[in-house]
Amino acid sequence: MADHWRTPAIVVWWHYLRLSVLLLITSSVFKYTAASVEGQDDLFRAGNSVLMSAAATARDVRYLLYDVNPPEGFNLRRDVYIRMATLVKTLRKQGDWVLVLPPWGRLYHWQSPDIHQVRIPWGEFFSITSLQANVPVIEYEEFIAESGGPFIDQVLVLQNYAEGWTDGKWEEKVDERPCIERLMYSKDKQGYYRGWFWGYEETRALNVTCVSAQGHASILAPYLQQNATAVSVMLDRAETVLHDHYAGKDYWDTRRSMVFAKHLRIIGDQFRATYLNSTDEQDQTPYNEDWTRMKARLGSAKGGPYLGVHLRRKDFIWGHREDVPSLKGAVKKVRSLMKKHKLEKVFVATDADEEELGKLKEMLPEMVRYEPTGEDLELLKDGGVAIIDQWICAHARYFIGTSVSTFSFRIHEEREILGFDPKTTYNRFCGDSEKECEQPTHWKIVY
Ligand SMILES: Nc1nc2c(ncn2[C@@H]2O[C@H](COP(=O)(O)OP(=O)(O)OP(=O)(O)O)[C@@H](O)[C@H]2O)c(=O)[nH]1
Ligand SMILES: *[C@@H]1O[C@H](CO)[C@@H](O)[C@H](O)[C@H]1NC(C)=O
Ligand SMILES: *[C@@H]1O[C@H](CO)[C@@H](O)[C@H](O)[C@H]1NC(C)=O
Ligand SMILES: *[C@@H]1O[C@H](CO)[C@@H](O)[C@H](O)[C@H]1NC(C)=O
Repeated sequence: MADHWRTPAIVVWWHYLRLSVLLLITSSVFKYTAASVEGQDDLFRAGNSVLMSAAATARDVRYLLYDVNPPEGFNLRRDVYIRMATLVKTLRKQGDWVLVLPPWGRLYHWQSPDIHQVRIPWGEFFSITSLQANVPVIEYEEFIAESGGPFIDQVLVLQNYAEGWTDGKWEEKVDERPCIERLMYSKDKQGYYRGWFWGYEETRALNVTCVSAQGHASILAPYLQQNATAVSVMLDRAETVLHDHYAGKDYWDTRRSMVFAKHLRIIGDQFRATYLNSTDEQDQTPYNEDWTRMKARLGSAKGGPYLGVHLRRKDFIWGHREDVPSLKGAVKKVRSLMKKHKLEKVFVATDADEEELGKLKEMLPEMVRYEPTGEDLELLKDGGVAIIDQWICAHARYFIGTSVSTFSFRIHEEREILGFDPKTTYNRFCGDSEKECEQPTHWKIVY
């Protein structure tokens, strides 16, 4: 990280003036570049623009961009970020690679009406300086400004192997292959590829090909270093590749660097203090903004005097999954946990629809919820609200989540970072008639 030229001052400048100043700059850069490309195709090639920043050209920087299968939710996407950060660390052993953060938006679960939820920069949800202390990252709009326009040299659509595992034997491999699924990119009149590109309609790719990959993220490194040698390369369907080492040291380094944006933590902390009599001092959950200095002993955190609940509904109940409880079953469990742990308050994070929420309020009138509306919701967006819910659950004396929900898994990790006793964290609701209700795995933090 020390070798990276982006100083904290620039980062701060970027973060706070992004909307006002940088948008102006990038939009004019973009207009200029786009106009040039249409007029004189060969003179102004993408990635080769005269406007490309001197710093970037001098450094022979290469950019890794990525996207994830559209139906995947917020919390699985956070997991894919970890895989990509690991890949960039591997790539950086030979070359100056930077990870470009894919803007948030158009997520299936983000359905709050009348708010614009597309092209959301990572800085709205996560602390960029914290991410940068792990691996060099830039926002997409910074990439546009720095690389000379909204162009991506090469898109590689990752896919499995059409033939599956040959001889039923697992091996790690990468091969250029014909596309299996219908390509989500199409050529325009100028021969550029158009696609979703996180809602940036002006973005174009110069080349799109399919690559079959089977294995961990870093198996792509030799291919990216030797075969796909363009300056900017985007991996689409990045979830195709797996973690190099799930829950290993590198996994946890990257996970720890995914510090929530400060304004979200402040709102969560204020809510804890106001409604749950919960402060870091009383609860023994000191937080250090600098994650590299945050090393809480396991079992040192006490947590606020409330039960934290994540009750995933919607698509989790539509499929009549047997590992998800009825509302009645969940409330019964909540009551018994409150009694057992002598807790008078319960905080409930849930995506339940209006009808279920009404029933839940009747059955559990004492429950505390974080429910911003109007301007607050508009400002935070569904992603910000989800993070605040997670932050509050992460500080509870005892937590119970929903079976195989990545939303609950991210809470487990946050509590692991804060130093909670695993007994208070790795718990889930059981289905009403579930026979073997296996509890979540404890993934111990590694420093
Ligand atoms: N605010 C809030 N949002 C939630 C809650 N539970 C689910 N959601 C929303 O629904 C999404 C759930 O999708 P994911 O983040 O992918 O988590 P998941 O529970 O594993 O769901 P799947 O990916 O569909 O398996 C979240 O990102 C939120 O947008 C909750 O308790 N509070
Ligand atoms: C990458 O290039 C090398 C050397 O030209 C070649 O042997 C190899 O097959 C290529 N890999 C892929 C996945 O195309
Ligand atoms: C597109 O990329 C593929 C794979 O790297 C390469 O074989 C092909 O020549 C490229 N096409 C163009 C037009 O650059
Ligand atoms: C809040 O918690 C502290 C101890 O952590 C306790 O002394 C105090 O009485 C509590 N306040 C209320 C209003 O419950």
